[in-house]
Amino acid sequence: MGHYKSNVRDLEFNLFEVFKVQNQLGKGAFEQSDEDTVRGVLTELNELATGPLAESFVEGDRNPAHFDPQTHSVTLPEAFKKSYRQIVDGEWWRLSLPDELGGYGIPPTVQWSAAELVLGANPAIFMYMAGPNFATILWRNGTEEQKRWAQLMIDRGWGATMVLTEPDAGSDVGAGRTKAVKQDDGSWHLDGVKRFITSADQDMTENIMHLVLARPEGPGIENKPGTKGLSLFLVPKFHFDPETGEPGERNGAFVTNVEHKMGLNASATCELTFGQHGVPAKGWLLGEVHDGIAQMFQVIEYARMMVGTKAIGTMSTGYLNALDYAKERVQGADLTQATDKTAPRVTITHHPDVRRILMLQKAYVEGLRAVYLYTATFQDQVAQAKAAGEDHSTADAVNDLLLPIVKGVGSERAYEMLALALQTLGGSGYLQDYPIEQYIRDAKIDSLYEGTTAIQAQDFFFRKIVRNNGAALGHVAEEIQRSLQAEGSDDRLKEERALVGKALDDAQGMLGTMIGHLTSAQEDVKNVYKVGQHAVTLLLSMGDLLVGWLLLRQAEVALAALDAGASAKDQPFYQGKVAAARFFAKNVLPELKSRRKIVEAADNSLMELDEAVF
Ligand code: ST9
Ligand code: FAD
Repeated sequence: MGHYKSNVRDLEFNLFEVFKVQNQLGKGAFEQSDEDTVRGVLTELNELATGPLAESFVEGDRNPAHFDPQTHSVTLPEAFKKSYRQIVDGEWWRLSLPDELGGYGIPPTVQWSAAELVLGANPAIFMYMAGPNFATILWRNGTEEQKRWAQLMIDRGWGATMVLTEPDAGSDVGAGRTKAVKQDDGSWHLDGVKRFITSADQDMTENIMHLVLARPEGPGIENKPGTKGLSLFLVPKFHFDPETGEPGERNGAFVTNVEHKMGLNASATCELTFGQHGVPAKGWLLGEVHDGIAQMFQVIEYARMMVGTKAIGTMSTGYLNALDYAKERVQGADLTQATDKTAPRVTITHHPDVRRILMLQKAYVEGLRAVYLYTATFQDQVAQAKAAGEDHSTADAVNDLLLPIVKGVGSERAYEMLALALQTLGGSGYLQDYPIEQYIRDAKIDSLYEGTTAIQAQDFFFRKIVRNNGAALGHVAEEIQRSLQAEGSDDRLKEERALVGKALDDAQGMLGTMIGHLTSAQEDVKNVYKVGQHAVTLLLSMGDLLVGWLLLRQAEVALAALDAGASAKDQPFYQGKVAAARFFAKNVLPELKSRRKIVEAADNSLMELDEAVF
């Protein structure tokens, strides 16, 4: 038995019973797929994920990506490469491709469900599969010739990277100094050092296409500061025949170090040096336009959704491993018989505190899975509207609004809940005999890369709410409000509905206060610090609100299914849905009230402290 415990039942519950994705299948953008196709995809991929993909998860950790500084090359353990080969040979990467590039016309909701299975089983494998997906960026933005390269990347199974970060430019991407100097033949020579680049070398693909942000230099090129002065360059590891893709001479982009990390050790995190080893690092401007940061954000949006889904997938297998352990582990007597030293010993699921931490994990796992899938329903809407030539601005904006919640809240809660998963196993959880300590190490990165939680929180407040005049948030709030007031709602969930209603009010109150701080910053600019101090609290609170609301929606569906006479096998599943919604509404949502009070009482004393005080 591998480490990975998936939850296909819950994925299918979300897809077919809550979000009703079947109503979209066979139509428009998803004309090619039907319910059987979708169930088939999940069943087959689940077998692959729980078997061959999960098999090399531990090996990749204990025997990390190996760097040879002489040849600037990275090699991966054989077992890991075998897993990678299986998913690549099965052409599963096609799931995320558009039809015109050989995709299957599968809705994003289903694509992300499939992604969870791979990310939960062995996340580094998913990341090495970036080539075909990143080829879509060339396809969308490239010249005719670059579109051909996109097809080569797919047909020949190349790897790909996203290259932004430099030693002095992490969150502040605009501080990047790597430059690109225009050449007479239309190409560019890159010069600089990037760090922390995922998959910048490996021994599984014949070529790698680096998507690099650099500062262009040349006659007639305006020198703009910050991110707006960055352009996106395509820099292959090997030059290639533009017709056949056959790799030729080595280009001058060399891996010069691989980091030793806390976790995710199978995923090579590389220093990538351009043009400093006697070979020019030749690149080509994407689409022949200087629009690098906007183009790179097309990659980043996908990657942020991926990181959130990865965190949530890991949290899920962490919980399910903890649950299995708790059902078997016998320790102590039932609390009601604690004074009786001869009382029978019970499994730890009998102890109230173990139940508390198990149910908290279950609620966040299932609630956050629903959050990423709810987000993906807006991606489904965008795809359908595009296919029909209709306006998709609202769906786009709501998707944008929800991405920092999926990424920021998903990663923060996953790390917290994985600590509780470990706690459930007691001292055994600390051992490498169980996968949870690796899950924790592997998942910690999720709150860091693709924009730290602080960056997600600022993106959420300033860009996704304020700059959007609250339109997208208003859309979601209205949907919550409408569902709380819907006629014919189940009376058995009256109390939970009231608690979600209060949480909505508290989250909106918190936001209103912060908008007030921002407005008052026009008089006293320092008031913007009050927003900065509480942006993460707002993000986490909005995440809790969505979790509480979606669990409630699930509970309504579950009660109806139970009333309709669910099978004996399904009954505990549905009862669990109701229990999770109740628990979360009563034990977590009331916390929003005190968080609101904290935000309302915000002052700047923290900011006035001298650095020496810390
Ligand atoms: C990284 C990679 O960490 C981690 C690993 C990735 C591995 C990927 C693997 C993928 C695998 C795929 C496989 C598929 C297989 C499928 C199989 C299926 C089974 N939204 O606010 P301003 C743009 S990479 C959109 O002034 P500053 C926008 O153009 C490193 N666009 O920012 C804007 O202009 P305008 C990640 C946005 O103050 C312009 O930026 N690093 C957004 O100049 C300027 O905006 C980071 O993420 C947005 N949300 O710069 C850096 N925001 O306003 C984090 C901005 O005119 N830092 N734009 O529209 C930040 O995000 C900063 O806030 C900053 C600030 C850099 C944007
Ligand atoms: P810093 O930006 O120095 O941040 C340090 C701390 O300060 C954080 O807590 C942060 O939240 C806070 N902070 C910084 N600025 C602000 C602000 N304005 N407001 C509030 N708080 C702030 N990059 C790539 O380009 N490509 C990759 O493939 C890639 N893969 C990676 C893989 C791994 C394993 C790692 C560790 C990193 C990877 N990165 C990659 C880089 C990653 O995206 C950055 O590490 C991340 O964006 C944070 O930058 P930093 O590490 O420089 O931290």
